[in-house]
Amino acid sequence: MELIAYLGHENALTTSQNTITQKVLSGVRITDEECLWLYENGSLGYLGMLAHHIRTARHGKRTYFNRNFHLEPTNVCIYDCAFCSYSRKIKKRSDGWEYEFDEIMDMVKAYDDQPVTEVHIVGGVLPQYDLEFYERLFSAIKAHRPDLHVKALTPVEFHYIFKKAKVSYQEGMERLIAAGLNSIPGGGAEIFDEEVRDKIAGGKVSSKGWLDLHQVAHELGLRTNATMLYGHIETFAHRVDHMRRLRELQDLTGGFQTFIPLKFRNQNNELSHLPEVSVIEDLRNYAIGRIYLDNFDHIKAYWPMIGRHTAQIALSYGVDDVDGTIDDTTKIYTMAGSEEQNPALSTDQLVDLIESAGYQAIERGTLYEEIKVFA
Ligand code: V47
Ligand code: SF4
Repeated sequence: MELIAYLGHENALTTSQNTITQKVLSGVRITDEECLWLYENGSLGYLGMLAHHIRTARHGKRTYFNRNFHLEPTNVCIYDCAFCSYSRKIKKRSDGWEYEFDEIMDMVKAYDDQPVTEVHIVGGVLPQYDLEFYERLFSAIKAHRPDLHVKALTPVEFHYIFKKAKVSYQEGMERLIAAGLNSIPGGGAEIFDEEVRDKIAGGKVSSKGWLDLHQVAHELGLRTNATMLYGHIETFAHRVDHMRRLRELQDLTGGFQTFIPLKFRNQNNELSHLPEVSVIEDLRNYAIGRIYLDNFDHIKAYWPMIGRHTAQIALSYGVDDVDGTIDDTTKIYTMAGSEEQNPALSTDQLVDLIESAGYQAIERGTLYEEIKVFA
């Protein structure tokens, strides 16, 4: 409270800081210009205090995680995003993996005796993984394990498979929901600025397409997440523009659950010459996301990408979710050079990670339904 009193004291702060501080303390939305000011001028300590104030008001010390695993049907991809360390081009497809339907189902069945609640399915884009394939897969997963939440695919895959099947976004989405799709992860957003997007992710779904697909999903009752890939060739203004588009759609639909900033990792990709941003910048970015996105309930530090130690510190910079147990089932960040080379944490380890940072661990379902509240 003393800090808040200090922050609220006019003489202690510059005019911009004072305006922003007063807005945050009274729950008023900051403008795009103020957000840019924070990126350009906000010190880590100042941003941390504001973001932590918001996080505490919304969630107290509550910090969420889930028990999940990933399925990545293929890492061969028709696209060639400059930041992607994971994919193999079709010409070099023998270097990658392309699992058959039965192999994928065997991976699901391998979790039969484990208390996981969510399967997260994403991968490369290839013609054989089409709308019918995913309808069949989601139906089979649901038939096998009805209570497993299927969080799957991104607008990158949706746009491709719906176009190939000659169906509208609405019809395609309805078919996948009927087959068992329960929610949509936040991938494929990258950076919405069209010029930057063209340079780093040219050819795949446009920014408008990404937002339209999430809007369709929200209107059909699905909850979804949103990511932002930062720390490559984008500017601070591009990050503000990206979050502005998310905040506007959220005002319209309210369908987003969680914002997940994804730090660009620079190994084994076409942008390896770019240095990675510092941990200080990661924390500033989480904090600014928390301050600007006043209509998002949750901010996630995805530990396999940022590393478990930074994820822990991020809990004091606006973050209230660290994602899940993972069980070493995703290769996206391992291949991009994350410090987490075999991402897997047991429930005990995740709880310890959260508690030793001074927070309260809550095991959640994908839709933030509380499964277990730890003491
Ligand atoms: O869209 C790929 C990113 C995303 C790199 O919704 C990279 O709960 C950094 O969206 N450096 C896919 N990032 C992963 C994703 C995700 C992950 C965890 C949870 C959720 C959720 C969503 O991974 C891609 C892209 O932005 N990515 N390569 C890289 N070298
Ligand atoms: Fe393909 Fe996704 Fe990698 Fe782009 S980021 S090349 S769409 S797997």
